[in-house]
Amino acid sequence: MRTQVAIVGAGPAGLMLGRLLEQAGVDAVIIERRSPDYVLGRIRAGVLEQGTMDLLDAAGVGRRMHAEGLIHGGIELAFDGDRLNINFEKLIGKHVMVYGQTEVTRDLMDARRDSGTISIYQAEDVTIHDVDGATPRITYRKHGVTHALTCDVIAGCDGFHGVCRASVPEQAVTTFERVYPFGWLGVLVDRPPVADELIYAHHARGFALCSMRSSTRSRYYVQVPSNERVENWSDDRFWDELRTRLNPATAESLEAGPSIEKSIAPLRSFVAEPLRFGSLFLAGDAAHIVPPTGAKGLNLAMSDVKALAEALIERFVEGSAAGVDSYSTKVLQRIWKAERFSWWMTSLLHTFPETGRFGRRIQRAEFDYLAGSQSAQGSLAENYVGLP
Ligand code: RFL
Ligand code: PHB
Repeated sequence: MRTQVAIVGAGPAGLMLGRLLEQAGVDAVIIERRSPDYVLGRIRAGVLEQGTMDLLDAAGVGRRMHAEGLIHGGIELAFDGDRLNINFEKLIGKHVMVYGQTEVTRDLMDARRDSGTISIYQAEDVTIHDVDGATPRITYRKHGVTHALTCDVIAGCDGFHGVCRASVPEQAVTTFERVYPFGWLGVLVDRPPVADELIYAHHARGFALCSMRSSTRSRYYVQVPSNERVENWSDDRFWDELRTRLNPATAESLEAGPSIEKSIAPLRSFVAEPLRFGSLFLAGDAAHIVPPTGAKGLNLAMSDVKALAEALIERFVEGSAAGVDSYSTKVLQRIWKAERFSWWMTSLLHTFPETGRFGRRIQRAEFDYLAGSQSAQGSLAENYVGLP
């Protein structure tokens, strides 16, 4: 088989890239290691920036998001029970959309299926070849048979643990990484959200987040040590711990229920540079990871593939290499700003083993500064809703 762009990974990055290329008449095949149901079963992001909403609209897959998503004009921060509303609408006249990554993925999958473009799921031993040479290609195994896909370009949209970045010789890539000594234990529950807005709470026992998927489904997280095991957390233990970390009025109105999903996600900041190696281009979590505190991962993945699609369309439709040549430099600027914001939100709101009494006072001072400064709140708002 032959295609212009071979996309590795059918997460939101790979699917969106495939959709944008298809709209422009550029041929692309997606190769994914897992099954469609497995991909849809991963519960991840919940917050979309305006740029992501616009991209879903441009890709012709925004209808359900507008019908079912929840527009949020702000968030609440809490520090040891004290509450602070950050009103995006008032501060900068913008908002975000609460609409699950699962739903974004489903909408993109449906559009791809309807258009009849090729996606290969449950591909084993996906291997990339000759990205530095004249015949880039991908081999994979399916039902015991090995197949080859030749192409002009490979798009590595295969997440942090994917094969694409791992195939680049070590000396060709520089990585920047910070692994946090904690993760987020998340619970999904069919109960109405505890508040209209998301609550990001700092507590001496650790961070907590109250989020949602709809008016009847909530998503909650608590910070846990990175070696924690999900088996150690009964639903009762989770709800007790969450209530302890919220202010008493919020804890009182929290509606607990049986979890429908429970998992632990490690927290990490990571960037690989550059994002292009010959005919291989990295995008999304394959290129960078942010801790989820700033709700940036999915949004960054979307802005990467928007830029990559534009560059590839320029190359295949207009015959100019300018876009592909500048892709890495261009997207890294935005990536590092999102890395900074996500690291800052994480530092403000989590309890670190090494924080100590001095560190806690600094975190408190940061919260008090935010509470008293419209410019500080404006800066938070501007980053949270997404930089241009
Ligand atoms: P994905 O979603 O990991 O998809 C990569 C796909 O590649 C496949 N794959 C392979 N396919 C073929 N061959 C191989 N060798 C392969 N190896 C892997 C995988 O099976 C998978 O289908 O990456 P992508 O598309 O770059 O998307 C990135 C986002 O998923 C991620 O950044 C966000 O989920 C991060 N994130 C959040 N982002 C936001 O913008 N807002 C949020 O509110 C938000 N909350 C979160 C989050 C991530 C979380 N976790 C679990 C890490 C909350 C959490 C808890
Ligand atoms: C979520 O709803 O899963 C979510 C929301 C906001 C974040 C991270 C995760 O910052």
